Formats: sequence, C-alpha cells, structure tokens
Amino acid sequence: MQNKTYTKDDVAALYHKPFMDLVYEASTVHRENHDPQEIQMCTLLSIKTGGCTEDCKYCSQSIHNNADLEKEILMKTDQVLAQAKAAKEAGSTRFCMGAAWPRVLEGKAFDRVCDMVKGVSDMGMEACVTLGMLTYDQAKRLKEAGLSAYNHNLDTSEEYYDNIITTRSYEERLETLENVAKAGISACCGGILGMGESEDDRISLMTTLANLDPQPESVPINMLVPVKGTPLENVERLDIFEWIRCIAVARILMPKAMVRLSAGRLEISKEAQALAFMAGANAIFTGEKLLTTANPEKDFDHALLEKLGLKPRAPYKDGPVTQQGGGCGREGGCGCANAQQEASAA
Ligand code: SAM
Ligand code: DTB
Ligand code: SF4
Repeated sequence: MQNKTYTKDDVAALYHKPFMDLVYEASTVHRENHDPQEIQMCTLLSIKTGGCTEDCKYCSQSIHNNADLEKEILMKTDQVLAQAKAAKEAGSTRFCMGAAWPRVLEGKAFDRVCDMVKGVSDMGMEACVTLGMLTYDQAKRLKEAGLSAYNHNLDTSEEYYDNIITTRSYEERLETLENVAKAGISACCGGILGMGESEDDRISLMTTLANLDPQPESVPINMLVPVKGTPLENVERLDIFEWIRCIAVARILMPKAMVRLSAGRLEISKEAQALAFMAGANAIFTGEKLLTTANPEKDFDHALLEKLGLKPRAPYKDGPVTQQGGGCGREGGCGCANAQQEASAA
C-alpha cells in the first residue's frame, strides 16, 4: 500500500544529488529489497503489428508516421504459444505480448488474446500484455485468463505529453491504469527517455509514477529508439548519465518494483548497462527483437550477466500469481509480483 506522496521538489532533490551518492543510495535500497544478483528476463512479442491510429511520435507502428514497417494481422494462438515456449526454454520467466491497438475492442480478437494469456500462464510464466486502453470489464477478463501484468506507460511528463501524443490523453492513460489495478492486475508502467524532454520533465514523470497507488510492480525505462520516418528520428541523444539517474531515482522511489531496462539497450554500452544494474535495474527484455526494433542478441545478454556475476531470475516455485492465488516460493520476502500480491491479500 502506498504511504507517502512525493512532490516534484522531493524528487528533484534526489535527482540532483551527486551522481555517485545517488547510485550508492539506489544500490543500497536495491539490496534491501531484492536479490542484487538476480535479473528477470522477459521476452516481448508483437502479436499484431502496425496500422495503429494513435499518433505517438516515437512509434514505428502509427499510421501517422512513415516508418518502413510491414503491417501484420493478429497472430494465431498456437504460433504465439510456440514462441512463449521457446522464450521459456531460453530462460525468460515473463512473456509480454504487444498489439498495436489504440484500445481493446470486444470480439474474436480479444477472445484470442485471452486464450494466449491463458496458454502462457499455464506454461508457468508471468503473462503480460500491452493492448492500449482498457475498460474494467476487459481487465477482469484478462485477470480471469491468468494475466499477471498489464503494460501501459505514461511515456513522459504530463507537461511534455502533448508534444508526443495528441490522440490519447494523459488522463485516459491514468484511467486504464486504474482499471488494471481495480481488476487486481499488476501494472507495468514507465516511460521513454530521450524524446527531447527537459530534466524537469523526467523529474515530473518519476514523481507521477511514484505517486501511483498502488505503485507499479514493474517500471520499464525505455531509451528512445529513433525510428526512421517518425518525427523523433533526429532528436538529440540523451546523455547516458541522465538515463542512469532516472533508473536510480526509480529504484529509490519504488523500492519493490522491477526496474526494467527496456528499449534502446542496443545502443547502450555494456559498461553503462552494468552501472544501471548497480543503480537498481533488475530486469531486461531479452530476445533479438523488441516489438518492431532490434534488441541485443541472447548471447550478448548471457555473456554480460555472466561477466557481472549476475544470474537470470529463476521461475516461481508455484507458477505465476494468477494461477495459484499467490505463492512466491522464494526465501526472505522478495519484491516480486507474487510476493506483493500475497502481502496485499494478508
Ligand atoms: N499500443 C499499445 C500502447 O501504446 O498502449 C502498446 C504497444 S506500445 C509499442 C508499448 C510502449 O513501447 C510504448 O508505450 C512506448 O513507451 C514504448 N515504445 C514504443 N516505441 C518506442 C521507441 N521507438 N522507443 C522507445 N520506446 C518505445
Ligand atoms: C515497454 O515499455 N517497452 C517495450 C514493452 N513495454 C512493450 C516495448 C518497446 C518497444 C520499442 C520499439 C519497438 O520495438 O517497436
Ligand atoms: Fe499505437 Fe502503441 Fe504505437 Fe502509440 S505506442 S502508435 S498506441 S502502437
């Protein structure tokens, strides 16, 4: 349960600490709340690609942009489950399916996505989806199908938001997050850095994320992948130390969350990724593709973890939360989705 409301000034004070002090503090919070050697591996799959009517200026899949992308219709359930099985065999404990939809519409496509969720959850993996805006009834159906988490990002600060998206409001994003929480699904909610926003915008985004009630179970920190044909293709690259500051701030403000290094890792050095783990990041997307853009190869990630003495997080003993009604199966109360759900049910 949330017990502190943060002001932008609180967060700015943290953000502006001397870099090494900030990383040290974040690392300390990380060690108090998580096994510092464990990194959760999550695999992404775009189950329906392109043709989206929203105008997100960063996105390869928007019809308003001119990215060179083949549109694809919704995948078949067995194709998706075959990919989930391969991801599990490669060490992922979470499988996230993304559809380029502005919102969920009732019908055969949604029925099929519910089947996919059930199939992934039955494999003993955490199932996550990102399908755009969602009503409470739709969230309940996904929960019944076995969904662990719903990814819906705020993307940037409320102040900068209109520069990035005009077809969906910030308020609508918050409503979807409320529907997700009411249905008892964990939220995976974060943003994108490096879209030309100011430091003040990054502080504002972190403040809003930390004040969500409940706080997100997972916080994806995306670095903009500048896709050719989108309005953001030539935006100046964000200083990598700003990226690490945001990771450290997210860790300190949301101590139990999985802080997830998301888009943009391909262009980030292994040294900077190591510093991000030091600053409290404890999850990555693995597999050579994110949704439509490239990601580091599996071998790169395994070699990096091995070099750093880190290890992929093991699957839960009793399967994902939604199947077993809890059951973290780990010693010492870790901060995972299962443990959080057990704590809030107690
Ligand atoms: N259509 C759904 C929605 O936006 O609600 C889900 C899919 S969307 C692609 C998931 C998230 O990926 C976005 O909210 C955004 O944060 C991130 N993303 C998309 N394109 C990106 C890019 N080029 N660089 C970094 N992050 C990106
Ligand atoms: C999130 O915040 N990042 C992931 C996941 N949630 C769905 C998606 C990143 C997409 C990057 C651009 C692409 O591959 O299309
Ligand atoms: Fe559509 Fe999601 Fe891309 Fe926005 S980010 S254009 S909603 S697929």
